[in-house]
Amino acid sequence: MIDLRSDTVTKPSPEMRRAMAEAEVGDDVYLEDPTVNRLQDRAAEIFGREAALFLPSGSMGNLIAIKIHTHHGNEVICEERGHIYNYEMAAMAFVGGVLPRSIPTDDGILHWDQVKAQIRPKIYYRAQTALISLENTHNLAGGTVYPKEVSDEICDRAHELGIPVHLDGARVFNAATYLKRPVREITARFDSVQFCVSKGLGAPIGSLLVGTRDFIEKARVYRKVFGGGMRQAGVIAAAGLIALEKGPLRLEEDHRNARHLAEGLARIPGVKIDPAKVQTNILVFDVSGTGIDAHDIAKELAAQGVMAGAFSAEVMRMCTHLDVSRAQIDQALEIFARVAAGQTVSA
Ligand code: TLP
Repeated sequence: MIDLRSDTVTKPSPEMRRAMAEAEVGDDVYLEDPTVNRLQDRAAEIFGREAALFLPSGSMGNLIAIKIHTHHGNEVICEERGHIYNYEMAAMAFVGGVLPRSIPTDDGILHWDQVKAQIRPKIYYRAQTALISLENTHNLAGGTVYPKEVSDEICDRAHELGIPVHLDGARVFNAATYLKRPVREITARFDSVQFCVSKGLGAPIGSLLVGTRDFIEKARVYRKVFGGGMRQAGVIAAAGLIALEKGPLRLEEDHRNARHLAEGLARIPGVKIDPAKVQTNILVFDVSGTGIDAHDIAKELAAQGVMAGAFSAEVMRMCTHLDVSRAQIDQALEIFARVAAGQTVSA
């Protein structure tokens, strides 16, 4: 199987498995797991922050940030196709008690003028905007990247109004790779950042929140409230450490493979994608011109050995990652061309 559904599907490398087997561990709820502590210290150092906290998932990181920055009855500004708004089980409303105020964009990238227009006036009879949450790279918009000036401006202007800004940086290392700048620079002005080691960086499990010491102390409390207090978590943090050190060094290869995949898809009749717009490792594209429902394309691709995601009847997603080679991408393209032309093997 050539699995292009997501970069979450990557399997731990032999080096990671060895490190996991040999990890020094302790009870992390007592703050005594040396490997978790090392991962947290290293993440804080890489992001130039006071502290970091290891978490089971990115969704938990985003929810904890919302809980810390907001109160029930507040509003949170986010982009219309944001992960936090579409794929996190409505947790911000369910658990956080906040109202998402979403803004549609073509490319997933919010600009200050759009954000400003959605900030509620400071009147006692209006719900108050308590947080702005950005996503970099933007998943559903196709791995798009915030130009640093654009996210900096949102942070600076929001701070002038006393509003914090959180970053869902699940793939912020992909953004940094595209921008050729360190993550600490592109995330410096955010109040909190969540990033995943379990996506393109290759770890099997885990995300981290980074921020001030005070923010992380509060985050540790919420992590426990949400049932995320882990014990000998060093066995997974050991893989996280390798992901954090080595993962970013090879993301450029995923991006090159994604552009190659996009160029191939663009040549297939009925598929609409602009390869010039593919910045990182995610491709979101329209298949309506094939006359075949995207779900049926996904099903038939799977029957022929390729896995891809269908987001609607027209839209599909593919992600490149460390477990797919250039040769497998070429193979996937050949199979896609056959499926888009209506050649089926499944019943
Ligand atoms: N994204 C997953 C799916 O949930 C869609 C994927 O396959 O891409 N923020 C962003 C931008 C994400 O893409 C994801 C996961 C998360 C947060 C949540 O991370 P986890 O899955 O660790 O809770």
